[in-house]
Amino acid sequence: QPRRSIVAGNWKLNPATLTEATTLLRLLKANFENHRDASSATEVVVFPPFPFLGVAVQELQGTGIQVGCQTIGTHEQGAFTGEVAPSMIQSMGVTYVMLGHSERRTLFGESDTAVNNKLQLCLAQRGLQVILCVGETLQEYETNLLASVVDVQLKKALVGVSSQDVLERIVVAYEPVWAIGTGKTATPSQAQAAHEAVRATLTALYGSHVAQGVRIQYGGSVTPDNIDALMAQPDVDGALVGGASLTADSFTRIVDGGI
Ligand code: G2H
Repeated sequence: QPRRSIVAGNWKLNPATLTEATTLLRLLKANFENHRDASSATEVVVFPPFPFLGVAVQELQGTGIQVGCQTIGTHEQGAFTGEVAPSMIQSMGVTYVMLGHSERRTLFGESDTAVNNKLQLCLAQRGLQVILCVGETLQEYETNLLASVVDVQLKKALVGVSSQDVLERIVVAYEPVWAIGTGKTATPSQAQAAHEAVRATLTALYGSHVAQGVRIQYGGSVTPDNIDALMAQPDVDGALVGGASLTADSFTRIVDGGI
């Protein structure tokens, strides 16, 4: 069975205001209403900052575009000032949570154990799916550690996760840290080799049936110009797009498959 492709837009800490966010959402809505329907071959998700999730769910109704959040807290309820729980965002109509993005890991000290805890919490909430990000640094890439770094990140993140959940509710995003926001994209063959390494770890953990069914996105300076060559790789099942998702037309072109 072919894997349905999935393109996600990671807005990160952008844009600055609710007005700008609403404008971007309305432009996306116009693009998607004009030339596609909800049963489109590609699954599409946008990940705005927390304060814009509600308006995103409202504005994108009927477009087929889903809404996700970029991280989540570590508890479901109680005296945890400043935290956000999976049940809260799920009750707003959010369907995806991104976990383990390299910016969370490096800038905010998010450990593999924390990623695993958050993943368990999200899976306990019916209706939520997860994009689980993994990837190596430049130094690790140059010293041939890509496969082992990604292997450890996946194994630690997936402790206690059932094969059914992995198959049905988890998308893996491979993002080489050296390609994030730098304008340096992995070549299609570098991406393919990394995605094969991800699938090899999934095979070791869950067997080949599950591993063949899991979708693996590439992330790191994806643009309308490089999307086609990346998507042509057999193990590249989609893209996690940062900078280029902040312009409705470039994000739409990426979903459509380049230029
Ligand atoms: C990688 C990616 C999206 P960008 O972080 O997550 O960002 O496309 O800007 O490199």
